[in-house]
Amino acid sequence: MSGDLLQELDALEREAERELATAQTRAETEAWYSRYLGRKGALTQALRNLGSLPPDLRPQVGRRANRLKQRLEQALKERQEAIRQAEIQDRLAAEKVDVTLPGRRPSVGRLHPTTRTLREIYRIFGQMGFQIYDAPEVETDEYNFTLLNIPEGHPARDMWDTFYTTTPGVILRTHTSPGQIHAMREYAPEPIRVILPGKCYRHEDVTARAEMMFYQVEGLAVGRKITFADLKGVLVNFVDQMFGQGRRLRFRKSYFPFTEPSVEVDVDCVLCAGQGCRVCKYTGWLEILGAGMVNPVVLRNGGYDPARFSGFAFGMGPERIAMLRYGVDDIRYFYTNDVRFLEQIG
Ligand code: FA5
Repeated sequence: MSGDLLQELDALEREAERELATAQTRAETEAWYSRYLGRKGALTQALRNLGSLPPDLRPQVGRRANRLKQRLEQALKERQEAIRQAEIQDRLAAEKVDVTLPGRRPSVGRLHPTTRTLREIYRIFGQMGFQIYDAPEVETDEYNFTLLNIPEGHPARDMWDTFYTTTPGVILRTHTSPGQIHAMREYAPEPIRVILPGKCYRHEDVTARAEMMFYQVEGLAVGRKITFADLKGVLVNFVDQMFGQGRRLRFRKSYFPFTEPSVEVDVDCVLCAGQGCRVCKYTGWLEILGAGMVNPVVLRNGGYDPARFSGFAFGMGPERIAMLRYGVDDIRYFYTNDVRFLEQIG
């Protein structure tokens, strides 16, 4: 009887060990535990028969059974540890980082073409002794029009379609020219030489050449004996430096209420080499600025005596200049926030 039980325990040990060796997961080891060591497990069942043995044999078989139980529990622990280690190894292999791979290149930002063009404009006019003067973007009707010799009801107001605010008389400036009045009133009767950069707003039909929001750089020089030749010299020097020597410049007579005489200045279109394209409206020329001698009415509004002072002024569009410099054929690219546009202009 005892021999049977001992044999049975031997067989059970061999079988349990063989099975445990094939367990690959924690769940399989747990199933193995209930099969052999659990409440209804094979070893537990075998030990139930211990009571039916003659009393003198019980200790020997009991010891054997206890040792077996300890051995199996120990084997289970080892197997579970081995599985845990294998899992860790698998995870490490799966999550392996190849430190020899090339790194990801961080994308480097760059300045917007308008900003770069503006800075170049500041540099060129800085060399000619012009200072930057900051004037407001939100203006009054009086500064944007009236003080610039465009009284209410004057047909010239039709030249600029305006964004109004909910406050009567307060508008978004349609050009940087109202800054002329601010600068003159601050410095009169001293001579001045300033540029006034900033954003302007017009209710325009947006096209390849015209945006609703765009920059202008205004220039203003007031002093004694300033003539149209000074204006021309300054602009020729500017264009030479901005586009390189040899660009052709064209002065066309024009009309602005705040200058007299007035001109519009074109450079030959670098996109089509003067052949005619969509950007230059098939004329071969691209208008970059309006200019003229400051109207005496405006000088007086700024605090200068027109009998003793004269001046010139101009207003240019830096996006139009950037289009020429970088070969951009549509102004809408500037502010639609498509990063591919910025990446192309290196
Ligand atoms: C004016 O705004 C005048 N204040 C310029 C001026 C200043 C004349 C001082 C005389 C003395 P005009 O509307 O033509 O003029 O605009 C001047 C320049 O701004 C244009 O030559 C062009 O380069 C740019 N510009 C005008 N409208 C737009 C627009 N919708 N989108 C982009 N650029 C524009």
